[in-house]
Amino acid sequence: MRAKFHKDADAWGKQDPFVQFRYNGKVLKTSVKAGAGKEATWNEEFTLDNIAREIASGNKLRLEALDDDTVSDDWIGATMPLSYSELVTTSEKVMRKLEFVDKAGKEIGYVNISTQYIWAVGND
Ligand SMILES: [Ca+2]
Repeated sequence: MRAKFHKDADAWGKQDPFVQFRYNGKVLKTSVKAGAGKEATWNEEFTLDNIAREIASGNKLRLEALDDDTVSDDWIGATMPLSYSELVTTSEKVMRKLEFVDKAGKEIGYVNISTQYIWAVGND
């Protein structure tokens, strides 16, 4: 996962970005890239189990970018929700570019992610 931001959310120094999303009632987070500023790369994988259930529920993937802070993390922006059904159209590895928008709907950066749908034998 690689993210680029147009602005730095930290008033002092460089922002410490991380990305989070909700899946199956849990919040999954990347590590914090301390002092990374406007560009950060994560070599992290998330396995989303039982994606069929999420598709059936009509749930969507929405990545949120935050700046880690001691008091409270600053919300930087979020991607437009992506249907989980779009992630399972192929078993090939797919690179996606998702734009981050702020609360006003203004594009403030983007994130590159790669997704791969793996059919787990033994799933019912
Ligand atoms: Ca910070």
